[in-house]
Amino acid sequence: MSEPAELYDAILTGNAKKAEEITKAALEAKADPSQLVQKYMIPAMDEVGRRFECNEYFVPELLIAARAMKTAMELITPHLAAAGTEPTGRVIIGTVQGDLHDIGKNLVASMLEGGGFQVVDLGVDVPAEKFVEAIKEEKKGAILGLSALLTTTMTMMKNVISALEQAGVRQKAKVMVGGAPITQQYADEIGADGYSDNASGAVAVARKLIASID
Ligand code: B12
Repeated sequence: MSEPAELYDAILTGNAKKAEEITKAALEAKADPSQLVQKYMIPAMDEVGRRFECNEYFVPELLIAARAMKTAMELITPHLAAAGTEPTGRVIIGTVQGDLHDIGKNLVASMLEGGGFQVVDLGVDVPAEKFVEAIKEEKKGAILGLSALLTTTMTMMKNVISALEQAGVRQKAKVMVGGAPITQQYADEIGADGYSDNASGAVAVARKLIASID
């Protein structure tokens, strides 16, 4: 019988089948889904990043680790979503143009759903205009969640905010930003309305922002 702690190794070594087995068993044994994410899965991806940085891992290892993470997340996400709660508000989320990283964004989306938000996920490599169109379609205002994992793509966040301004819909969107290279200072610099460096913090920020939408 696999222990939940083995999920860390399954993701680190990119063993999707094992990650699936352990996650299924842990959920059946009523393990806390958010604990599985916080205690084993995110630390495993952090270690993958560390190994990549010191040339112990290369892109293929990143890909198979990401696949194992995704497999486990797909099983966990339905358990994070709170059943039967009134929607707290709407969040449109996506990874900015040029950036294909979506594990953190997906995690934030799942936690927001778990926190009662309706989430519209625009996916990865999303051009600024697509975010603007999505905001235009909102009857009332909404939160816009932008994710970026690369120092070369984080500048796109500023472009999205400028595009919202140019389209005259900046006041309809509360912009929340995040991703490994993003800091509170950067969020302030580009005029974002909120920032968090983790998924549960993102829910707290979203709750605050939604209260300020009129
Ligand atoms: C997995 C991974 C990949 C996978 C992505 C698979 C996928 N489907 O996402 C693949 C293999 C595709 C990949 C590709 C590349 N990658 Co990569 N990748 C990673 C890695 C190892 C982990 C990222 C991850 O999933 N972390 C786990 C999640 C849970 O954490 P997170 O994303 O940070 O999200 C959390 C918070 O940031 C926050 N958050 C995230 N989004 C949002 C949004 C909002 C609104 C809020 C509030 C919060 C929030 O909450 C999340 C949950 O806690 C990182 C290393 C690292 N430590 O970050 C490198 C890393 C990001 N990659 C890097 C690089 C260089 C690349 C490539 C350029 C490599 C190459 N030579 O091809 C390509 C770029 C492709 C592209 N155009 O996007 C560098 C970036 C360096 C830099 N300074 O820009 C990193 C940092 C690795 C390194 N140390 O060098 N990568």
